[in-house]
Amino acid sequence: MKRIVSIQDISDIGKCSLTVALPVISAMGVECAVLPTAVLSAHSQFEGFRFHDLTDEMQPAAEHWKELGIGFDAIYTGYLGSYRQVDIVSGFFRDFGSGAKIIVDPAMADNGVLYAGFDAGFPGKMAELCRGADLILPNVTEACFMLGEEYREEYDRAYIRGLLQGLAGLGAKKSAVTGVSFDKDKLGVVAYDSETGEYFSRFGERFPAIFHGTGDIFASAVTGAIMNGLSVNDALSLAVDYTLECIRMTVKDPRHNWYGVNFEQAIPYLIKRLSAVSAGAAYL
Ligand code: PXL
Repeated sequence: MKRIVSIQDISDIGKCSLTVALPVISAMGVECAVLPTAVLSAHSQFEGFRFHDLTDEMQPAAEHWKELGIGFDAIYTGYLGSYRQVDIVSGFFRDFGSGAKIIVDPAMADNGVLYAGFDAGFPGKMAELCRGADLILPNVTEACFMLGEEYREEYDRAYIRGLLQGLAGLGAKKSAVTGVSFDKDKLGVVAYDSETGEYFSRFGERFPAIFHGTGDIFASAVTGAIMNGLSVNDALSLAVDYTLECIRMTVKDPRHNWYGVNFEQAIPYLIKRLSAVSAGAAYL
């Protein structure tokens, strides 16, 4: 059985970061160890959220794991609360990264704005972490901010390809920009492999609303799928389809909340699709 470690916060209320990574990756048959970076009373889109920093607990845990000889098949990082945490995670990649796939979701911004609590220099710091990654999963805003590019609401294929070239320049082997839309009815991901020079994209139905936590759902599903032996492109496709199914479930639920999507109700869909692809079905 594969074991990964996910490094990000735990938001008590909010259906994001570790409260998504744990159930999604576990449901995909992969052990999900955690290195929590902070505990928040609720995610940072909530007014008045409380933030308890866990930076000082990270290194002692990593040292203990070294003593135990624990290793990981993948390291998946998400929201990191400070510059110092980025340095600690870079050190973690050095200590635990050999033989592990490194997947970085630079979760820090969306819809053209940084999450509460980050200053304008933080994306540049997060970009340092991308250097050592096998796969990075920024949304359009995060990609722009890390590259110092102008954020646009409307763009064409050349703009997204330009972002992907810039991300490759940061040093990541593969980059996938999420939340891309070239057409008002379609939403998905465009990826670039810096080793082969190939692009890949996957789109699905676009719903006319903003949903929180979908980046974390997407990144967790990608990580779980790669650990199940799917190619990166198949993993991206599965994650797009699952994320859109989560949104579909949310829209169908008249009592859905504003702060997250009904990802739990779409887990059977995820597992069904994963089983079919793992059994050798071509990904359509
Ligand atoms: O889903 C991204 C995310 C993760 N962690 C925290 C957040 C957010 C988005 O707002 O606030 C704490």
